[in-house]
Amino acid sequence: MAKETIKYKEMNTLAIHDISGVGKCSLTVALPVLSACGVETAVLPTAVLSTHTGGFKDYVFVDLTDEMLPFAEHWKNENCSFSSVYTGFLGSVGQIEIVEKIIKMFRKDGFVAFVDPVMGDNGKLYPTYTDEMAEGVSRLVKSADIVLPNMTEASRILGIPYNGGPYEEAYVIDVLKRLCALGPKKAVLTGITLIGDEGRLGSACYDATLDKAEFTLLERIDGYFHGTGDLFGSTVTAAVLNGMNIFEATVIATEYTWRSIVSTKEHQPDYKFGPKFEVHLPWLGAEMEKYRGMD
Ligand code: PXL
Repeated sequence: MAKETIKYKEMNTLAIHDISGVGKCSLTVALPVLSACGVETAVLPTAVLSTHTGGFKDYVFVDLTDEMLPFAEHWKNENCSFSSVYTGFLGSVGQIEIVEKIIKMFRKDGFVAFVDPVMGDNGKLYPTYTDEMAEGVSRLVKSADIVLPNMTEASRILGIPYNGGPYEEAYVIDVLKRLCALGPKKAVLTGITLIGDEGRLGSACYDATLDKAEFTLLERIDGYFHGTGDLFGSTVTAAVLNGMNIFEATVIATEYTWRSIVSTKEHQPDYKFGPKFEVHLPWLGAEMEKYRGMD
């Protein structure tokens, strides 16, 4: 297995997501996962919320749009350097242009922009996402090297009707190729079930530089598990920064997400509080360590 371009000691990222105090998702998932995988992580919160917006009532939402560029400019003045950014939930329409600027500001040789175009699930936008924001997020995908949507987000980005699956393999590959045609060299889709294989669920990825697609499908566990998209995206990011190719990264992220869902189903009666991912972090960290040790 050949390692890709980023060297271990240069491996760091700037994670741009909200921080929700309760209901694990975005930064409360990304930071522990990336750190456990050996990735040094700086955080740029897009908003601070009392809880995430899916299933809790009357959440408190503090928008940090006006602070984001001054934070990034401060880091630039301090000569901070990032080998990647990993973006997710955004707090306002104005943040899209700001994130585009930040990607440009820190882009350098070997830099990777991971964009999770967070905006909805199950065919619907999240409560704080307007149509204008969804359009902006679709534009942001053009700045990505690796894009990580679910099917709801992919349909919005491509302007095609939402199809909840199960899917023909060819349909999924077509969606992945169309996402890459917008700019990213690699695309990963979550929430994939294929016709005739309804007992399994997982992800699909495509590398446009190799014109190659692969599916990773594991035993389906019924239920809607909040925060698992962020868990998956954080793990793909961590795995690629550890030198895995996108296929290897997708396999490990699918397996880690699946293990966490199994534990959530067993130990978390209310799924809106987020995935029980912590117990599996030592396994994930050890897998990354093993990988880094191979040449
Ligand atoms: O997991 C996506 C996400 C992230 N952040 C916030 C959310 C959601 C989805 O509901 O509400 C605040």
